[in-house]
Amino acid sequence: MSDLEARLQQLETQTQSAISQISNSAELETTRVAFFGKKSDLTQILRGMGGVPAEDRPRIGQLVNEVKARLESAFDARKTEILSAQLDQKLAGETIDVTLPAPDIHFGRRHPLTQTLDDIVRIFSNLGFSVVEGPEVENVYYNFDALNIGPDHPARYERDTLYVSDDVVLRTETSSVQIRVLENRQPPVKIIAPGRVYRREAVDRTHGAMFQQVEGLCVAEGVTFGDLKGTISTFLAQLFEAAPGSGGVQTRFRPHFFPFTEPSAEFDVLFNGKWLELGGCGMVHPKVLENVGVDPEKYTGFAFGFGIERLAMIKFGIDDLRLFYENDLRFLEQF
Ligand code: 2U9
Repeated sequence: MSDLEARLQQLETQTQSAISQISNSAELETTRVAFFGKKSDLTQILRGMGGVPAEDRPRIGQLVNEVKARLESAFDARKTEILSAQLDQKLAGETIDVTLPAPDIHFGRRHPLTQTLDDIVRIFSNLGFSVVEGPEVENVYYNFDALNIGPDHPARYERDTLYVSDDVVLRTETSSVQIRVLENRQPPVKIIAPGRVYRREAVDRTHGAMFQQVEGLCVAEGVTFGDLKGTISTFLAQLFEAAPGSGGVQTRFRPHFFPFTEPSAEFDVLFNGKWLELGGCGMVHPKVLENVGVDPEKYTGFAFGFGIERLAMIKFGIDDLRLFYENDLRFLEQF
């Protein structure tokens, strides 16, 4: 065996052992450079082949090529091992434990009163009503006088009304908004006025010192009490989602008195076998039309009003309206 053959044998053993000890990708690279790079013994030997005596050259050349091929395949095998171990480790670190509890996701939602008001606005819009708004702090004239609520009417007693000053109040109903519209516009007028109203009231399950109301007004030539009943009945059937042809939601009208309407009525809905009072209505009093400069000989109108909390309580089956204003998520997240 020539010196060169001995050197090759030693180099192979040494390189095989170095390859088997590679444990990460950085070592893969240093080992590759050391044993296969330009300055490595193996490359030196290959380069020195020209100096090998001609009769030895085929034998030694073949040996060098065989050693080189064995070492390269050993290196490649080790490289594959290292890379796949690395991938396994990475994947193991990324494992998702599907048995862990999911994060608590809170979806936002509309407040039940907002949902109810949105329904109300949608239904009345489809019936041709537009939405108007106005001030919550109101002149006594718009809140009372214009509505035919004279100075001696019980609703003006201080126990019912929150006064800001002698002639300014927190509005007790949204009728004042509609008075303002009629002052500025000749009929036909078809509007609803939703908003907060205030009363000097002891708070309990069914009463608040502040609550929300929707009032409606339709003034034109030839408007009748029949139009009023049709409008209210259609609205209630749609709000309580009676299927067409199901016989509908039952409503009834009872005679009543309001200073601003004549004749007047209260309307009820049959719910779970009980008649529930929902609101009031009537034909706009001729004096009210006169107050805003609308000719009561030419025009007639109907008006109605109801509380949004009360509708929402019935719609969602809630027995205490204070819940709407406590902002307890355990309550609000149910809607
Ligand atoms: C104008 C003329 C008349 C609005 C009306 C009622 C009857 C009524 C209450 C029901 C329960 C308010 O929420 S509640 O307390 N409202 O009963 N409201 S007629 O009448 C008007 C409005 C505007 C110009």
